[in-house]
Amino acid sequence: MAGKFRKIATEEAWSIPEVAAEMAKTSRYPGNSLDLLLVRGVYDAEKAGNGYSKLDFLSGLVDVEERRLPEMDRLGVDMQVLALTAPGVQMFDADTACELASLANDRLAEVCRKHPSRFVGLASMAPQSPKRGVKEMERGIRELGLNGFMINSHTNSEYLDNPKYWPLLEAAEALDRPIYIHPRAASDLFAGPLRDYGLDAAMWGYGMEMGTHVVRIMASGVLDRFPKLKIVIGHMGEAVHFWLWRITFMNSRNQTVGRSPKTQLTMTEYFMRNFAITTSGVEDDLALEYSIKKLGADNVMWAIDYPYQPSEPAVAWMDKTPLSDEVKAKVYGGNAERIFHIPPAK
Ligand code: 1WB
Ligand code: MN
Repeated sequence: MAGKFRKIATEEAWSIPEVAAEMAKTSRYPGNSLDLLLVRGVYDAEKAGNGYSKLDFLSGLVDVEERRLPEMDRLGVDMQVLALTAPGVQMFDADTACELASLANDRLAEVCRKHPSRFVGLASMAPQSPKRGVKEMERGIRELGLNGFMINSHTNSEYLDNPKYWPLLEAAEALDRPIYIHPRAASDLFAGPLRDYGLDAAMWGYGMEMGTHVVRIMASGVLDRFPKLKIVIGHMGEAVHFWLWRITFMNSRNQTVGRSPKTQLTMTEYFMRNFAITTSGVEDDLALEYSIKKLGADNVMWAIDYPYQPSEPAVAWMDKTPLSDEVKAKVYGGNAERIFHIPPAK
């Protein structure tokens, strides 16, 4: 560790050629879901025609040593928390998804073993098959030494409040590791109004999709079953904490009139107990200040969102954003050490 703060970037996308090849194959299936639109751009440039091919995210995703590490060195980024990029294996059939999640986890563990002070990883699993998913989660932590889990929002338009996915939540709680929920393209019924002006992906659709997912989880009451589960959400909390007062007020009204199940805690209390957020893709002093005031300095972590977001401004922003050294140390790395069980720097 060279700088004043340990800098741990907590939402850093990564992939392997085998998953990329399966994504390219998937991208050639018929249909026009928002996921397909995105995936065609990233993995099948010739077909895309949506401008994505100009951005070449793919080479940044599959690389570790050519570009990522030298860039981290240059900018003083001590560590990246890596995870298979959205939508993970969640567009594949269950068998393919399970196989590729295991392969990706093996490779991720290799990267982390090779560079133990520079990378830790979040394990993938296939929610399509919750039973095998749980096995892979157990293997990811106990055998591979990974540090948490990545789930990319909905699976076949179903959300994690659905009882079929409860075993995944139960496993994460039992293994004492967080689930990072990252957005993917909004599920089909949301798609229409997002098709124009590039609203579909990171500009707006991701946040809308993820905000809905988080509010579903809280309003369903499922967190009463898993009080110790930690869920991490990126993109400055997908703005959910901005709305907590209203979400809490209206949920209480919904519970009173019987539109929503009774819950042990209020929506605000669930958010405070079960969630932490990262700054990925939102380099905004005021949004950060609000987040820290609202959620406490222990619940906000810095992230870059590599390679979708350029690293240099993400570091420059965090360096100069006005926080006390004590708070900055937490946001830049201390909270990530605690939440992702990362050993202290040597
Ligand atoms: C993100 C952004 C992820 C984009 C993506 O996954 C795409 C992100 C395919 O911000 O996490 C994008 O299109 O900018
Ligand atoms: Mn992201």
